[in-house]
Amino acid sequence: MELNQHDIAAHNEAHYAKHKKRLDFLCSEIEGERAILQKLIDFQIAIPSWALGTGGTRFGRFPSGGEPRNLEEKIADVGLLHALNASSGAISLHIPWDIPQNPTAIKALAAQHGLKFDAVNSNTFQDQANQKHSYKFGSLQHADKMVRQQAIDHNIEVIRHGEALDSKSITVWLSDGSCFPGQLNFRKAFQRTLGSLQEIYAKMPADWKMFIEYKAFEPNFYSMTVGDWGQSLLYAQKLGNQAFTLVDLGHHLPNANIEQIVALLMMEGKLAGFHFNDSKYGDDDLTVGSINPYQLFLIFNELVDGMDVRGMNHATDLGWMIDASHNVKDPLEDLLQSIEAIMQAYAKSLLVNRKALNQAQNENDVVRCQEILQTAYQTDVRALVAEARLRSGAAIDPLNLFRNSKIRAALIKERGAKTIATGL
Ligand code: PSV
Ligand code: MN
Repeated sequence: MELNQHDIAAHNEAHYAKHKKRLDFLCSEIEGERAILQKLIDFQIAIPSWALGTGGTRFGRFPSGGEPRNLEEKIADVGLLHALNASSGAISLHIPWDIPQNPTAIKALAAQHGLKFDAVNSNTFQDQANQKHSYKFGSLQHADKMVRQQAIDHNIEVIRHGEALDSKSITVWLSDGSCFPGQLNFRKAFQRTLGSLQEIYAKMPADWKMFIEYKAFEPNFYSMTVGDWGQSLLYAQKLGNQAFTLVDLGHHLPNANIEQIVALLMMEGKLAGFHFNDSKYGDDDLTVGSINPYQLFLIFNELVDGMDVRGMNHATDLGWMIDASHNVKDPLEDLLQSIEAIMQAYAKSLLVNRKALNQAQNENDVVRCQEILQTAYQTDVRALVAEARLRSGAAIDPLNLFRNSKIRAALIKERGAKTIATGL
């Protein structure tokens, strides 16, 4: 389902006067709006192929219909999002959920929608039908070399799929760990995992990156072999300069200071990028910014500070992706909300008066430090984010346009009311 350019134009015309009023007010309040606008225009957030369908829990799944049934339709959905907001210019594939049968055709289809391929993801957390050895007791950590080899081969195959699509990174998330004390020798599990990762790393092209994602718990509930940023960083340091630590916001224990983790990973040049989502209790996979938008802003505040100190390109030097699940909302609407929340947090962090903050920090003026951060956070930047979209040919208010269009109804008609997307 393509979005008609006339629909965007008509929407923008109808919303322009109100938008312009808000923008003019905002610009009278802030400085450097031109540079900020360009940064917002350049900033792209990858969409994971598995977030386009209705998610489920182990208790059930309630699809609302019109979900993509194959890779082509997933690409079409991300293309639709990108047409609406001009900020979702990449898709991340999960193998074997999304094996491209004809990579040349898939690449051409993505290009038609202005999309690139972000990191490819391997999957050794499920057994596949045609698989010889089970991952019940882990994959890269497994005591049996045959199981490890199968998982290594799978990761190398994922890299080859990624190469065919011009992807430049592989994200390795392992569910490996143990459920009960005594089940696993931690040291041996670490060493076996490292050995396996080294074999995969050796097969990466020179311009590729390996992202090592950590998670505190689930599906293993006693120990995870890549359980936190310390363990991920250890692997990344031992592997070499093409390996980095990936931060999924939902993968921490409650109240973890994620912004501090991010600052230190950046300092070490070992931050890969993000899987954005939000949570109240654990890996809830909720819409970005729906529970704790201030934390998201604080994370971006550290990111902008750290990237600027290191002279990094905000748009391209880290991996930006959403990793959420949509159980009760329309996945496309949820993704539009997530992207909006990320863009707002980013825009607000660009408003922080860094010189003043630095001075206040040096003077131990704690009150002023807080005022500086909160002045930026409390600025309503929505008009700036909308203007960035407008200048890129997208919609002033993508969610409003999507909701008032007949797109979802057309998708349900085309794909069916109870489609089951591949993936989780
Ligand atoms: C694991 O919870 C995770 O965050 C990893 O990124 C996986 O690839 C993804 O979710 C699968 O849904
Ligand atoms: Mn993730």
